[in-house]
Amino acid sequence: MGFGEAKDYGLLFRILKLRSERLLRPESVQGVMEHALQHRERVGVQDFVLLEDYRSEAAFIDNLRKRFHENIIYTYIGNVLISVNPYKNLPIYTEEKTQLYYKKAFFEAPPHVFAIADNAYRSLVYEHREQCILISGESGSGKTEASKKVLEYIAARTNHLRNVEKVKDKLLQSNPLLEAFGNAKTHRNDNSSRFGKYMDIQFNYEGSPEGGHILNYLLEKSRVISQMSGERNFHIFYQLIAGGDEELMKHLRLQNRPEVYKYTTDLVTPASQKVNDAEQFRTVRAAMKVIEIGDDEQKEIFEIVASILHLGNIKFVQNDKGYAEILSHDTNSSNVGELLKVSSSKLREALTSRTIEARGDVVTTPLDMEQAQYARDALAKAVYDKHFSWLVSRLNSSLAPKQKDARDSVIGILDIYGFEIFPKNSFEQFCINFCNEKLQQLFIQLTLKSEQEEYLREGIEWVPVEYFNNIIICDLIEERHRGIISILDDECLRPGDANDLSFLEKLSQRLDGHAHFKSHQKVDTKTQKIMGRDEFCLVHYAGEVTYNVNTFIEKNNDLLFRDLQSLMASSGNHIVGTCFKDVNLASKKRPETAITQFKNSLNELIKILSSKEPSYIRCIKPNDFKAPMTFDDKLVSHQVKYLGLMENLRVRRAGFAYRRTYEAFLERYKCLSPNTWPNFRGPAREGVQHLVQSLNYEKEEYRMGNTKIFIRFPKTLFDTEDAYQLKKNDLATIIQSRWRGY
Ligand code: AOV
Ligand code: MG
Repeated sequence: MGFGEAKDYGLLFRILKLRSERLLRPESVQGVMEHALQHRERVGVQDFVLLEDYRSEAAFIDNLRKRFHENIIYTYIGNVLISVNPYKNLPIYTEEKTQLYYKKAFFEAPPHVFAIADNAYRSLVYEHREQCILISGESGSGKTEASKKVLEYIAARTNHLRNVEKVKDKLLQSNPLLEAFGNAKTHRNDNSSRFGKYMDIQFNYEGSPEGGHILNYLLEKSRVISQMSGERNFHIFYQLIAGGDEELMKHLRLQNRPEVYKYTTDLVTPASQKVNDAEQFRTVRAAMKVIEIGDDEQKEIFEIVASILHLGNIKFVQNDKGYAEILSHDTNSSNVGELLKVSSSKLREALTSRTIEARGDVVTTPLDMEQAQYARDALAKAVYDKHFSWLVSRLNSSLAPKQKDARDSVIGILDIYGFEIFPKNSFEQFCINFCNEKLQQLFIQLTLKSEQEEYLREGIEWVPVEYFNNIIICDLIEERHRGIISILDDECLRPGDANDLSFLEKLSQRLDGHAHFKSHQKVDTKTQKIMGRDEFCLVHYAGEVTYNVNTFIEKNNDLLFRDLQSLMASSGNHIVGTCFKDVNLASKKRPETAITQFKNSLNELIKILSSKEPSYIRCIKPNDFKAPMTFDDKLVSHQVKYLGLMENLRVRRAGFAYRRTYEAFLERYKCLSPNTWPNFRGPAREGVQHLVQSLNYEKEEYRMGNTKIFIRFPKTLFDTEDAYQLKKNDLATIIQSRWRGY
């Protein structure tokens, strides 16, 4: 495209003006201008606020697609980072790239997760504002990868003293360790996080990392005992089986074939995966070493993992009275007994009978086959789940800062399980999707709130924008006495014949007519979809999900028979012993249900996050096949809609698209006015006033706030930046020419 064809009259005008002021050399203008326009055509805009047609979703998607095909996965909406999963390794996380983001404002380097990390870090260290980085997006969109990049950047960016390096090493190594125990292959993601994670990185007054703290949320423990076909159990089971050396395997009485264990049979593991699992096992052991988990503790951890595999293989036989029994020569139960250091015969007893105390009498009743299987699986889940929480607290004690005062300043990183829709959705998906609703709600509150507050602080007027507010769905789920959680808890606590179907019945009665609830009793007039008799449907912010109520009551009650609890409390494996000793066996009070505990911990989390200054990374999944270079417009459009990105953009454009402190603005653009170049000695605000005069800003284009200049139209800043690039090039040519003795 030639200079003459450029429709950019604003830019043209400004350039001519700068040229007339002898700030640009005439011959450098045309080439650079052509190059800039071609570049813009090919790679789109780096910030959506610069889109001409900012209301059009088609233009939005077009911009994302263009960039994606150029291997540019990051784009901004103001200070929110949009990231599209490339499903291939790109050379964008190198040492060189890291350097590029040191102390840079968003506009000065291409959009990147490093820019988000650098900005958060600088706000923390120089402005003393606590930070959190919230990463959201559906399953497989790249949240966990992004969270690791943030951590890696901070590690590279901060000082390299020996004791600091050690802390950083521990922080970095916590990832492979937690992923081994808390991630698994699902249909949506080969390395799907099956727990929620919030990690604080703690900094000392010099801005060096001093320690960390992790909060974990609801592990999907049902995966321990069964998985959907084509999915896997937690990685660690396969890693141990593939990577354990002969001595360890002998000690754990394990065979090196996952298919012989009931809890890991569901998916035949291909040979290449086995090699990978074995390699990962070495990584996990190395990570344990860094975290200072010693040989004895490691042994106990693997004893627990192995005992769960043996537990799954325990078979019951029905005796002539119709009750369950375990044969005394059953090796699986004796393996569990030996590995967990509990009496094998007591274990067999506790798995097949139940002691109940009623008015001082102790009565032992035998279990039938179904009850015994339930008891076995409940034990496996409880041991794994408690052990996982133990691992997190073990990590925390290793990450705890040596000096107490470090806690004051932290950057928190939130990486949870993304929104999920499977062919069959159960209690776990209900919890995960509820969690995503809460985070979407927080996003809405914070983006609106912070925008409004900033205008107020700076004395600038603004017009609010309409939003879809998902608070209605959050209320539908968690409102006291009326929401789904209350109805579920009531059914769980109701004595008598409460079951999954009676729960569903209550839901249908009480929530009939709610815009976001669909009962199986009614055929959807729009889609003509008929639900199963044991299903209900929620219209989430991210789409409709049909849930199957089967096992809701059981999973929410989360009961482990007392006999098994007290047996585990007596375990000679000190991790298991510690995990189960905390359970107060004497207490008559019913423990909180699983979903209520989850709800409470989420609300705590929201409080923590609200007290910090947030940065957002919104992750997008480009296709459903985990494939590189494939951009599915429909799939992306759906995510753009539910993430509220168009509304986010409208908010950003409704007021002033850009704002920068006077100091930063002047520093970058001072070469564009004869009054400020090469240096301006007065207050920055005055310098900026000279600048806007030289640049011919119209009155409605900008406002001068208390500390920042606010620019209404992205194009204004865009043009200014183009002029700056031209000028920089011009200066560079002059310098180069002089160097050549020109
Ligand atoms: P998630 O955390 O958002 O899903 P992940 O971060 O685990 O998703 O990403 C899924 C996979 O996509 C990774 O294992 C990588 O193979 C690939 N990937 C993601 N981001 C990048 C990137 N920046 N560069 C290269 N490959 C990437 V879930 O945990 O399921 O909600 O519960
Ligand atoms: Mg993840």
